[in-house]
Amino acid sequence: MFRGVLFDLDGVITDTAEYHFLAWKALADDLGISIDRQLNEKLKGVSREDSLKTILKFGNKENSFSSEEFAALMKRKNDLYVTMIQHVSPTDVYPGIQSLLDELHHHKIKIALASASKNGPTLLKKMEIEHYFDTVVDPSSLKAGKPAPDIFIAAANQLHIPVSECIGIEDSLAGIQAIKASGAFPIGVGDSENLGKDITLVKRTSYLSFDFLSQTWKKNAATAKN
Ligand code: B16
Ligand code: MG
Repeated sequence: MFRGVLFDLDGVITDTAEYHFLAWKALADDLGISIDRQLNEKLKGVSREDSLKTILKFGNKENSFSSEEFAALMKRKNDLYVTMIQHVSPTDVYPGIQSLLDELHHHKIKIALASASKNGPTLLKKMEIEHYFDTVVDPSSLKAGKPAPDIFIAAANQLHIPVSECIGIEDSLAGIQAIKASGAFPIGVGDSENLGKDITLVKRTSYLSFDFLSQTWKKNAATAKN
């Protein structure tokens, strides 16, 4: 049986993935770069720095800014994003997540936050769910961001549980790749076009429950034995 669940935040616990997109889009528009939701799939789960690099490359402007200007652009996007998340409250927790956290707690399953966002702890507080989390990984402490496995390995280590006994829940392709590479068991929130056909997916977070996670885990263990 699994002993830990490693949660992504943006796009899994709440809808902040949309605010990241809107903030990046506003910045890109100012730079004369038009980004759409297809490009945004490549930004999901990816650090602030790597997201900006991807956008500038897409707009053929990767060599147009000094490192000071690059840092100022990241700050502009983050300031806008921080303004957008000011009103986040407990009602913004995605359907099914609060009850899943309750059930996991009840079954003594450990819970970690494995979000690439430096704004993660603020958001947990605003949604009043920070007490459920046994640990939160500091993304700035990691050598490599998603799709590298570091954040999920760190989350399991911080829980003192082998990563192979953890489930990771993600809405981004980079995050799913990171979970797979870490050795945790991936569950994706989204569709197979974006996240792949080879993992367990739910269309919406409302399908996530302790029973669903347990059954999925048991099915996988049975398949692995055969
Ligand atoms: P910040 P997650 C990720 O969070 C977002 O998906 C990604 O769009 C964002 O660029 C990244 O966090 C960094 O966020 O700029 O707030 O530090 O999906 O890993 O929870
Ligand atoms: Mg995400």
